[in-house]
Amino acid sequence: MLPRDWLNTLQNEGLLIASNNPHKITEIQRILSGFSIPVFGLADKQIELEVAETAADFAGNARLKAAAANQLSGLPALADDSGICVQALNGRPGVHSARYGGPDLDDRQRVERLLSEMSAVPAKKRQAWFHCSVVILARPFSGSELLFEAQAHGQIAFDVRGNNGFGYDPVFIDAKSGHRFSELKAAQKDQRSHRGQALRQLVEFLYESN
Ligand code: ITT
Repeated sequence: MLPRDWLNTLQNEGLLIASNNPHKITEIQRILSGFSIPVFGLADKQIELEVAETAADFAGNARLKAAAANQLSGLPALADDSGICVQALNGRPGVHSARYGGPDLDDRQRVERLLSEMSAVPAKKRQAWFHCSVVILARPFSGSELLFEAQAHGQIAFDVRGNNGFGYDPVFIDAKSGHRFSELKAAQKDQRSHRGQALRQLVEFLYESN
């Protein structure tokens, strides 16, 4: 499809966010507001979605989640697969960020585990980046998809700080602002974040031929 066709399709049919993470859904809805695209959550359509994230990379997992939601609903579906990659840990936890430390930990416990795994890593070796892959599928099995990817660079702090955001935000120091993502206002995080950057690429693509 051409960008114009994608824009018309999304504005007419809406976009289902294939995520069970309420924080992500809030961010995606916020970033996509103002473009006349109706954005739905799974609960709005009474859809239950549990997708095994078995792909080797972020794009593959985003594709699995978008395809499942698109096939179940018939609606255009967007999935975000994201995570934090730490240089000193050879890119871990990466695609396994949501399951880092085991399936029973909550966000706070995963952050504590990361700090403890990195306790001996000195300040100048704590580089890290958030990655986000966004996939949109409009028609089941059509083979036509949109994929946008972005990273936000920074480093892992030595302690937990800040009350905004979610997940690993309290230990991620954004390289540009010098602040944790958890210390930024919502609009500032969207400006800097992996998710904000990937979704702005989507918006630019949709409007490039209009
Ligand atoms: P869905 O798959 O249902 O969308 P999820 O939370 O399992 O929800 P992922 O599999 O993509 O999503 O895992 C993302 C992980 O990376 C998860 O642990 C998040 O807390 C973390 N993460 C992603 N984006 C983040 C952000 O902007 N700030 C902090 N942590 C983030």
